Amino acid sequence: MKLDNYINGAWQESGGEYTAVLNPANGETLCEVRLSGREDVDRAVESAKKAQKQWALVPAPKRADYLYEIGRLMKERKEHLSQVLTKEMGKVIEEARGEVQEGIDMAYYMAGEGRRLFGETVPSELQDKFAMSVRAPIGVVGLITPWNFPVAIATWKSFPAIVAGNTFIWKPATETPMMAYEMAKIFEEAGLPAGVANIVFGSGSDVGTAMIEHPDVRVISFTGSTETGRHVAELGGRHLKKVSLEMGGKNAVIVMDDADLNLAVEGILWSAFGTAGQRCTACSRVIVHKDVKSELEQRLLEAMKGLTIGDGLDESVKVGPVVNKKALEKIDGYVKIGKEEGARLLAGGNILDGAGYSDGCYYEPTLFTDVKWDSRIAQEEIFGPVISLIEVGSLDEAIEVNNSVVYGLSSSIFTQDVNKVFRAQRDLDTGIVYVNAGTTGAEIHLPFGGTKGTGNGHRDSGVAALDVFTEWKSIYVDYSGKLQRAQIDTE
Ligand code: UN1
Repeated sequence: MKLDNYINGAWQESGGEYTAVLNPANGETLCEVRLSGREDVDRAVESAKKAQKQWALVPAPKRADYLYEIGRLMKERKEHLSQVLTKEMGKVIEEARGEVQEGIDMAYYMAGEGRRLFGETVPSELQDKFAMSVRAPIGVVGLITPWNFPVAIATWKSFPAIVAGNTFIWKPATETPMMAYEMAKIFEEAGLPAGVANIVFGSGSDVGTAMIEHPDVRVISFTGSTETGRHVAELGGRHLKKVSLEMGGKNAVIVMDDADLNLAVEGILWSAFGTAGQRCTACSRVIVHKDVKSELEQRLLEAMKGLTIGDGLDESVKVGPVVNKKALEKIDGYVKIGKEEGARLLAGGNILDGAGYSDGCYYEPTLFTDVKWDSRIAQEEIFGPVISLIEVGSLDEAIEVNNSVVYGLSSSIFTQDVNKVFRAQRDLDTGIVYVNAGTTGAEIHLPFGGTKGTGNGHRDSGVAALDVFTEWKSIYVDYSGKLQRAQIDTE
């Protein structure tokens, strides 16, 4: 199968060379996808710009109707989409179903926004004058999405964009174009007018750069690594673009001495090894109170024995492959660094290459303990199934260690003490805080994003996503029949 760009409601014959997309579970070629260039972006923007004029005039509740239909089609096709997702990206099928569900939820949630899109009416300081502010569409927006959540993250961005009256160009990750292809088919079947949704496949340096530099692309919403995000921000800044960034994380679970340890173990395992640790919300540090440290280590080790590793299509598998060989090497490189730094390896630490594994990209779930809070494995994002256990003596110290990293996406605390809960939720410097749950599992109707090196103040999903894709427009209607000067004629 060959995947072409979807522009102006049609599959394009043009575009650059094709490149192969591999299944990380077994190395098989799944399809080929275009590596497009600047001309393709130009064509997509032209189509989106033309469509946007009409689209902005469609009443928001009517725009929302398309989202209801998109949600319905996604629901009807949930199993198929989940299977494609697992093949293409590796996450286990149960999690793939969860991700598709996240997209369906987002469709219905944002469709509801079509009947809200609340603005504000406020009193004017002058008599016989009416004041209000409304959310206006911005125009053509550019969406750059990662491979680890190829559907959900795309819906977090594209659905608020279109309900608010924008049209978009979407550049999916080159590793996961099939989900974008499936979504394009759904957009088409839902009857979305041509040019509202455009997909251009290709690399960040070619397609991404062309999108950011294009004068008619007014917003760039990016999710990916901090390194690439910094580049997007710099280039976007030069072109005065509104740039929304969601980047890395180095999320921690704090386990206090009064925690329910069984629950903590479950929460840690799910959030550290789910998606093979390749979530920006993944738990990669466990900050544990010294009094329960050895008990927690033992229980984690015991529980990790039950983690079956393999092809995510097998329902019994708990940990799938990582996305590609490059990711395997990066993870392995960090494990070597951890050993050099003097951390104690309790479990895992190897690339799996025996029978059934050698053609795929499998890394053993790995547990380090006695990790120094300021060592590289405790500070840098690994994006793989590796946990670092760090010992602390108090809640204050736990919070300090949690906040010591450059990132600020998600954090969690296991405790039974309500005072500690409220202290922690106030002082943990992350955009998301969980109490008695792991660091993953954000719900789509709450804002998603983080502080410090994780983001630049914007949020995906939740009603906050509308702030990225709308411009506030303040409107004054003077019905006094005379010139009333604000600030002057108010005496
Ligand atoms: C991501 O890892 O980039 O909260 C997104 C979660 C998911 C989304 C993760 N709902 O883990």
